[in-house]
Amino acid sequence: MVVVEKASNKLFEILSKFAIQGTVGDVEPFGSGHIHDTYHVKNLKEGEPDYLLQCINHNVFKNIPALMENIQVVTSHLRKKLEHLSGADPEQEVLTLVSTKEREWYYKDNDGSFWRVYHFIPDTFTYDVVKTAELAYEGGKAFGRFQALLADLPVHLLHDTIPDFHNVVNRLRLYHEVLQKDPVNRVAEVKTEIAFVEERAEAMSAIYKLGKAGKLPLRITHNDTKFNNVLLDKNDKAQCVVDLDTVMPGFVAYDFGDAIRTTINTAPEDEPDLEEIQISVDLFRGFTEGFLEETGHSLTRTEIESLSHGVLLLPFIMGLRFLTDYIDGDNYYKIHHKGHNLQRARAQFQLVRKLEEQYDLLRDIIGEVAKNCK
Ligand code: GN1
Ligand code: MG
Repeated sequence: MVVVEKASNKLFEILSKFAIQGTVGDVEPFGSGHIHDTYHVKNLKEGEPDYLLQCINHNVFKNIPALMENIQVVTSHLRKKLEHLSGADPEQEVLTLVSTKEREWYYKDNDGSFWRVYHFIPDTFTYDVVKTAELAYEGGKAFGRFQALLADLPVHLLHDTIPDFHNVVNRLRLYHEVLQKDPVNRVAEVKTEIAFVEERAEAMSAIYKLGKAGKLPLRITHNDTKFNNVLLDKNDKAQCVVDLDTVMPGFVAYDFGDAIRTTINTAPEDEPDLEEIQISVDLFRGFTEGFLEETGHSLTRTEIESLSHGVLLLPFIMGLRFLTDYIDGDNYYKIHHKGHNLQRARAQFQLVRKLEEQYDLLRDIIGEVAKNCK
């Protein structure tokens, strides 16, 4: 992690490698991502854009050239599609990468860190917690449209930036390895969570099995559809889907489930008070309507049926990943205090319990909404 005060000269030096316009002013830490270090670069020159500078976490993303190639392919495809859509504004609706002066999409510094720059999209906002069904609907539209616009891009053009990212069998394997090692003696503290995982491990493999049997088409999916990865304008209308690092081949239920995980929970992802974690059926309906209006007509019956499995699977996988990282000694996610990963895991598992209680209702809403969108 770069400390801004000490490293500001370093940040300015990095920025000087990129083909940016105007004059760099303040550079401030930005956003709440768990993976990269992100900065907002203010432009002192009127009429020139601000920028977003990111130090890419290469412990998480092992192949940076492949990652950046994906982002380049995806953003140029989206831009081309939006240029032909009446009323669309590609500058506001798709991320714009800035190349280095050497015409590369990333810069590797002397310490071996990788950097990239985007245009900063002005006058946009994000929400960590969603309060209204209208907002949930906007999120559904945004992620649904993102997928629909990419539907004609051949899946094989994209690299797997993190192989087996939402493959639950793989996630359980990694978890069991860490559990066996217990490298920092934390297993004794998490007996309840271990039992929670064991009780559900089998049922959570529904999508994995459908995929293996060839019953779910591989599509280009976003794979990190947290609600705060949608930028909204000042009228709360969706503008742009961001965080494109994990855009790669996947199943539609992953995107649906991960978005529901963060849209219908009335509390933040890491809520420490489990009583606060409730789900909103209104928000569920809002998101589902937005998402299926954009994608419903093109999904197969099995895909539609898989969506409700995704709703349970994604918070389960996130909880499992947070728990794995906690047992492993907090090596993957940024944490803000000791025990943060365990707190996150407990919150996600509580969310799974709440979703299980309402499972039949949520599944029926998907069926009902899907019928209207065919
Ligand atoms: C990470 O970049 P960020 O913080 O949105 C993670 C996602 C998790 C998310 C949980 C590459 O995403 O998979 O859903 O945290 N990204 C990666 O908040 O692991
Ligand atoms: Mg991310």
